[in-house]
Amino acid sequence: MNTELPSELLTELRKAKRVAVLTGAGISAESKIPTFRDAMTGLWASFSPEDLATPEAFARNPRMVWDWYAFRREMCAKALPNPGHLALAELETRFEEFTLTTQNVDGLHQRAGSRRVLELHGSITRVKCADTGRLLEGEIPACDNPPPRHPQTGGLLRPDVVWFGEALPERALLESARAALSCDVYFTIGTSALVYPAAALPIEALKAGATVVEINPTETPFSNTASYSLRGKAGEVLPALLAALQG
Ligand code: BJW
Repeated sequence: MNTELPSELLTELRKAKRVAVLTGAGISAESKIPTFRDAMTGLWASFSPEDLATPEAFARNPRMVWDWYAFRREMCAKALPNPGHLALAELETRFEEFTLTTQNVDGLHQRAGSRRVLELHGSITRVKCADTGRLLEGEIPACDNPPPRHPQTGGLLRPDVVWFGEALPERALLESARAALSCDVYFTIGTSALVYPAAALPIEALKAGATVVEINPTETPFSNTASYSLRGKAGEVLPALLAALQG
């Protein structure tokens, strides 16, 4: 890894009692799950968010939206957690309080062993009734003419993810905000810092006095505001950080 870890940051982390983390699609990039906004490889380079990630898109063409998420669900199921996810699961055990908030819907933090994960944008592993929001219990059905209907409510099934214009899950957002306002060190990892309200969390942490660390190979609108902006891949920087703390 070329990115140098500032010794002042390591000192602060050794003293820290409360650590909070926000992750985005970049942390799963090394698990071969495409990000959204990377120019060549991001999902939004080939697909339009207006056609696929809004309630209006689902109302217009539920079959297309269902198929797109079914394709991505399979990709996520085949993917494996990478050293970045694993390092975060290990870091969770090292601080008195550790809050991991993710914008990702892929379930890889949980599969890496993170015990408490706040999912701000839902999970692709679950589906719910589009009318009532009631979750489907059991396996997601495959069918010839998607989307299938919820067996109890009769409404069309849709992924349990948060689309543009939809409210985020209240408890996950409240707990994420509480952690941002009360932590000693806040990490924002692998996110373009463009989508709100998630993008406001590191800003709130900084205002409340936390040291805020960005980990991203590319500059973001938040880079100049962060206390430390570490230019590197999550799967390299996080294991190096963990090793430095152990050493
Ligand atoms: C690496 C790496 C490596 C690469 N290591 N890094 C305030 C201002 C302006 C607009 C708004 C605002 N408040 C709300 C809005 C509107 C909107 C919004 O933010 N729009 C902006 C885009 C302009 N927000 C909403 O609509 C939200 N809802 C809301 O606010 O509701 C209000 C409400 C209240 C009450 C009632 C009703 C409504 C909802 C947002 C939902 C976002 N949904 C999506 C899709 C989820 C489902 C799915 O997966 O399909 O969430 S969009 C997409 O963007 C997805 C992501 O979670 C989210 C963030 O993307 P992320 O993770 O940052 O990915 P990328 O691709 O952008 O960035 C990846 C980064 O990784 C890059 O920087 C790379 O460099 C880096 N990287 N390799 C580390 N190896």
